[in-house]
Amino acid sequence: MKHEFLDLPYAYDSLEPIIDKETMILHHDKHHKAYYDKFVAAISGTDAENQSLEEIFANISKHSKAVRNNGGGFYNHTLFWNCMSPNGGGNPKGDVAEAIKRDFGNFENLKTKFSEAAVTQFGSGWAWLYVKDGKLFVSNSSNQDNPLMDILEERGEPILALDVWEHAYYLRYQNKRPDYVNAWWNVVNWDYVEKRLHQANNMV
Ligand code: MN3
Repeated sequence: MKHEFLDLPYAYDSLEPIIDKETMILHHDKHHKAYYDKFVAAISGTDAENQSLEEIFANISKHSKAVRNNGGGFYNHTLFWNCMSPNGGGNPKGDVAEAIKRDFGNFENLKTKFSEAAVTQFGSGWAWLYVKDGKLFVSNSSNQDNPLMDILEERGEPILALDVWEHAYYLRYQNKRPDYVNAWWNVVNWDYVEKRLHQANNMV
């Protein structure tokens, strides 16, 4: 099986009180699983079945809406779970801290820019920190699109993702997306972001 649906890398209640257990159960077991199932159905019997998600996204303009939406939903959520940790938060360290300082001046500037991208994304979508030619950029995108897709103008290798669909925060934060975004920084897994940064830089 090329594409696998994985368990959360931590317990459903372990991001409390930032993200509640109920939201994590619904988000992973229902929303994420549904994207996965529909993606597998959409690529079944096609050439995409034997391609990596990265390969599929690089030519997503040639695929159906079902592959774009559900493949994006499958990939984005797997990344999102790994970008968080019960032991997360605090300041980025090591190479990520260096890269943020180089490209944004300091961590506060990055936080402001990324939070703004998350809060101003109209309707459902995502906020991203991504790497292009060794440099960091912030962007947002609609629905389940991501910076690996050839249909986006702002393209690169995503290393940090924030889901701003209402299903990600509505139970605890209701309509207050800025409160969710603000609280979310307390669970960011900077060790994982650094791992992604290293992988992205090796790909260039
Ligand atoms: Mn979601």
